[in-house]
Amino acid sequence: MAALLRSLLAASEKAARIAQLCRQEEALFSLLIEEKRGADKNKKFLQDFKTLADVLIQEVIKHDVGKEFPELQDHIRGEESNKFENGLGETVVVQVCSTQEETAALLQKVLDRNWTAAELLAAAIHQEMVLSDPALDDVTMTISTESLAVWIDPIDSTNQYIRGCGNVVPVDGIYPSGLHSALVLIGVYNRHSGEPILGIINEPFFQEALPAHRWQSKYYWGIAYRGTNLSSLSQPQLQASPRVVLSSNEKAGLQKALAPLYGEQLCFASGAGYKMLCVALGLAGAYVLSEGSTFKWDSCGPHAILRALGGGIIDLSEALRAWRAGGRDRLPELTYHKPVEGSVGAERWANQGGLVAYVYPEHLKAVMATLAVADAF
Ligand code: 2IP
Ligand code: CA
Repeated sequence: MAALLRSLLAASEKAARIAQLCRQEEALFSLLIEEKRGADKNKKFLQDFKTLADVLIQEVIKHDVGKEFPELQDHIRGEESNKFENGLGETVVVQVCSTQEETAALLQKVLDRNWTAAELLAAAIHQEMVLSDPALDDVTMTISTESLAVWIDPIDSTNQYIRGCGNVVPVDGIYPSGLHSALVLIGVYNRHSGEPILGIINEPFFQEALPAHRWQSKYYWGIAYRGTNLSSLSQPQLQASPRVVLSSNEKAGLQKALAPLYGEQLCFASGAGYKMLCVALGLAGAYVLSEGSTFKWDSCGPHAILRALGGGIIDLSEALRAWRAGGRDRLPELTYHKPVEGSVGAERWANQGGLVAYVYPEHLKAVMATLAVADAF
């Protein structure tokens, strides 16, 4: 398990470097933002470049982790497909090749022959990552990788990543928008039970280092396995009057329903993963979402970290049903192995019933008790 944790953390660091690079190197950055100026054909290609950053990161994680753990190779999945159409109408399967030169040659086909961009990306993809983190030496747990699978969200909060605002001011520690909410999310779950077991959240834009204004990343991890919980984070302090964090698009009905509990304490932030991180850090007591707008790759990694801290993420609509029927002690947690029946495409993996993310069961119960009697629910 320690080896798997190390491998995933190293992959998340490489992913963070690629995400930073696409914003810091002119040749790549211009592709990210040029869409606004481009002609029609160009527009389509440049629109695709955003997805390319996502696809590449996903492929790099798959490649690096799959090389060390071949038994996981076919069980590492994410939001993106690696089939890619460039502006010339050619379909290219994006993958990490055995050498940097081969990867650059493949990428320039996707990048409409832009060699500078292709070479920069290939160098980042093939760099050796050295992880020096003494805290990892204490992780000695063993579990068989045979029954595990992995969900990846290469860049969560893509909109904020593209917009790229690095100087948003936090409100009581929470960034309402901006680069801080763009995260790399990796979650490992049990293929048979669907339980989240190991999670990594990497913040590629944690802080900007002077004088060069280079972004530095930070990662967090958690493991919850057979009653043993380990995390890079400590359990946050239980606040008497917690805040709840919501999507800025959250329905007015839910906001109104939560008012008796949180009143003025509602706050809003972009990024599903970022809101879950705010809960893990104790910046919010709960993240409540009334809709099915998150997916397994958004929640699996953060869910494992929250479990390691004594909390979790429940399915809101199922939990309300259980609560109203009197089953209040073991509310249904999200699982990660089964698609939604009758749905197609990404919707198969949606967290359809909405969710509540929490560390302290007291907060979860307060939210449930409030919503269970609200008219809108
Ligand atoms: C999105 C992203 C959005 C979030 C949405 C996720 O993932 O995290 O920010 O909406 O639920 O699926 P909101 O910001 O309203 O919480 P992606 O950026 O990877 O599409
Ligand atoms: Ca996402």
